[in-house]
Formats: sequence, C-alpha cells, structure tokens
Amino acid sequence: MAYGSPERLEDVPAYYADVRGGRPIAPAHLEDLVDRYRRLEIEDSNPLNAITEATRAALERELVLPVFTGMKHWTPRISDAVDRALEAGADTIVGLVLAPHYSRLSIGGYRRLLDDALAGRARLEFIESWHDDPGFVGFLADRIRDTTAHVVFTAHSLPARILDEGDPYRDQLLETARLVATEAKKDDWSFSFQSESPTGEPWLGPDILDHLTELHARGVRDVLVCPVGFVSDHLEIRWDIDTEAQDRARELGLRLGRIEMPNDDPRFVAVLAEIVQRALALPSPA
Ligand code: FEC
Repeated sequence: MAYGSPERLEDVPAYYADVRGGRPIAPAHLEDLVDRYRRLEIEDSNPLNAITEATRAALERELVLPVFTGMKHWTPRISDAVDRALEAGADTIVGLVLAPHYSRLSIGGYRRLLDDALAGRARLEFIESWHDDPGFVGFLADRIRDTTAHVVFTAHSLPARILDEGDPYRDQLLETARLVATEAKKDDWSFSFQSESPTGEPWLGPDILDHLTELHARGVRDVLVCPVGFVSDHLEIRWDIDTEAQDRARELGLRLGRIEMPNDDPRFVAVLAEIVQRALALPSPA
C-alpha cells in the first residue's frame, strides 16, 4: 500500500478532497497544491505513481507471489487491491505499507481501509512497522556512509497531539535515525520533520526549514538529507526537499544534498521481500 498521487493535474482537487477526508479546503491551499504539482510536471501523467508500480512488479518477481497495489488516497484503491487478491484466490493477505513507521494517523489509516475492504474474507497478516528492520537500516546506512556532511534525517510531520495519545511515531523515527547513524559510524547528525500541512494546529518539529537555519548558525555548511519516513521520490521529496529546502539552503549559503531514494532498487526490494516472508513465517527468498 502506498499514499498515492493524482494521476493528472485535473485530478488534484479530488485527490486533495480525499486527503482532507471531506473536511473543508481553503481555495488558496488548493491553488498552492495545484501549483506544486504543475511545477513537478504531472500535466498528463504522473511519474510518481509509476515508481510504486515498478516497486510492486519488482517485489512480485522477488517473492514469486502475486502483489497488488492499493493507494490510500488515489486509484487503484486499497479496496481494489483486496478485490483483485480475492479474485486471484488469496486466502491469506499480507498488508505492507510503503512507509516504515507506525502512527495511528498514518499506518492505522491504511489498516482501517484494509480491514474494512477485507471484511474477514481472508486471513490478514498486517505489518505494523518495519522501522528497525536490519536490512532497511543497512540499506540507508550505505547511503550515508561515505559522506563528510552533517546528516539530517527527516520524516513527515504529524499533528503534535499524537504525543499525548502515546503514539510511537516519533520514537520509531528517532530509533531508525539512531540505528542508521550507528551502523554508518556517523556522529554528526540530527533529525527534523518536513511537509507540515496548514491545518491550524501545532505539528511536530523542528521543521527542516527552521532546522537548516539553526544548523547554519551553529557553523554547519554541508548537509546531506536522509529521509527515513519515505521510500520513494514523490511530492514531499521533490518539492519539500529538492525545491523548498534547497532554496532555503541556497539563501543561507549551505550545501545541501539528498540521498537517492530506495524506489525500486533491487536491494531495497529484497528488504521488502524479507519483511513479507517473515510475516508469512516462510523461509527468506534465495
Ligand atoms: O507524491 C504525491 O503526490 C503524494 C506525496 C505524499 C506523501 C505523503 C505522505 C504522508 N502524509 C502524511 C500525513 C499527512 C497529513 C496531512 C497530509 C496532507 C497531505 C497533502 C498532500 C500530501 N499530504 Fe501527506 N503525503 C503526501 C502528500 N499528509 C498533497 C495535502 C496538501 C498539503 O498539506 O500539502 C494533513 C491532512 C489534512 O489536511 O487533514 C496528516 C504522512 C505521510 C507518510 C506516511 C505515508 O507515506 O503514508 C504521515 C508520500
């Protein structure tokens, strides 16, 4: 399962309505979102959904099991994936989200959609989180191992109220960052959030834009961003990091690089396959 992205520019209003779950949308926020997608050149087709499809197809080859894509906020929907799996004769379904950290607001939402669609028609093995999976940690550690820059690990922010609810999201993110830095033998690192939405309530911080300013004030001049809460190139990477954070770094006189995202890298697909095999209690693929 993946977040999903509008297929064409004209889909953005319906997509945003889905993300908002029926709550009102300020026209200025919609205009701003359309503008961000326009600048990513998704006029007639969206390369971001194509990455999810490439990852699905590679995982299917690696597992030698049928793999179906279900999107949280676009098509094919999670319910479409369930229908297709049942039509194909599945009696057990593994639910894997292409996001490693559990929050009730994020993975919990995928799970609710999957449970509702499945309605008990097959056994469900749902993977709640894979933030400390050794293969994933090793994969990211290799992405930062050779850098001499200060590494900033990032993930999507969420409303700060999740902390009062005992949500494990922030702790899991910091755990991934710590494990990756330890494995790569990097002491010079920090963590910040990105992609906060204008919902009118406080979100988890620090936000990466403020964090870059603070790092600059501390004398840091070279930064490598390592997003740990996302696994592919999408709006939040291509816009929030490659455009907005890059602009801020330029203003500050900071060098800012970013790791290549896992996408459908065969080694990353092998990591996903192992996670699925473990959920099924089957031997790892050769
Ligand atoms: O490439 C794309 O087209 C989609 C990129 C995309 C990803 C993504 C991942 C996460 N989100 C999470 C939480 C929230 C919460 C809200 C929210 C809003 C948006 C909007 C867009 C958007 N998100 Fe997203 N998110 C992506 C895109 N997200 C677009 C709406 C406009 C905006 O605010 O910029 C607030 C909803 C509300 O208004 O009530 C909360 C979390 C993740 C990481 C986990 C995952 O991937 O599922 C958490 C990718």
